[in-house]
Amino acid sequence: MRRNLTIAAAAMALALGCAGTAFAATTVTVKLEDSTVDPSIKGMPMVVDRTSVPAGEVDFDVTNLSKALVHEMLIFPAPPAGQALPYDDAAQKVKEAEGHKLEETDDMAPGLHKTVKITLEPGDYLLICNQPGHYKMGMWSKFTVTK
Ligand SMILES: [Cu+2]
Repeated sequence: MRRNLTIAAAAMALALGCAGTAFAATTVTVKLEDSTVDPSIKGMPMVVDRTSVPAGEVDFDVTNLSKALVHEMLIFPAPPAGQALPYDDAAQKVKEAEGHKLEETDDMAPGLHKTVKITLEPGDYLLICNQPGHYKMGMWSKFTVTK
């Protein structure tokens, strides 16, 4: 009896493993932080648990850890080498349409968690927060998708 259960469990694990290899998305954990999370935090870090994933479906698990500020995460193709994302100095924001924004969480209240699912081709990307001023305060990360 016990042996049969073990075999069944092994078969199930094998089945799940195969499905996982073929279809599973890669999960990327993103934490949006500022000095309200911890006074020792300088600027506004976007903390990403991995900055490179294989091409295909990617689930960005985004949490706004701030105690006070709205943050968000937007995905842009990286601009060509030597160029910056188009920026609106008056609004202190990246121009989302001109920068060819691919996806976003929308505004996230303090403490909120959201998952953004997107299929990405190989290439270089930028993850940014586009609340006014946050991009220039360092709330962004490079991100690479490999073949
Ligand atoms: Cu922000």
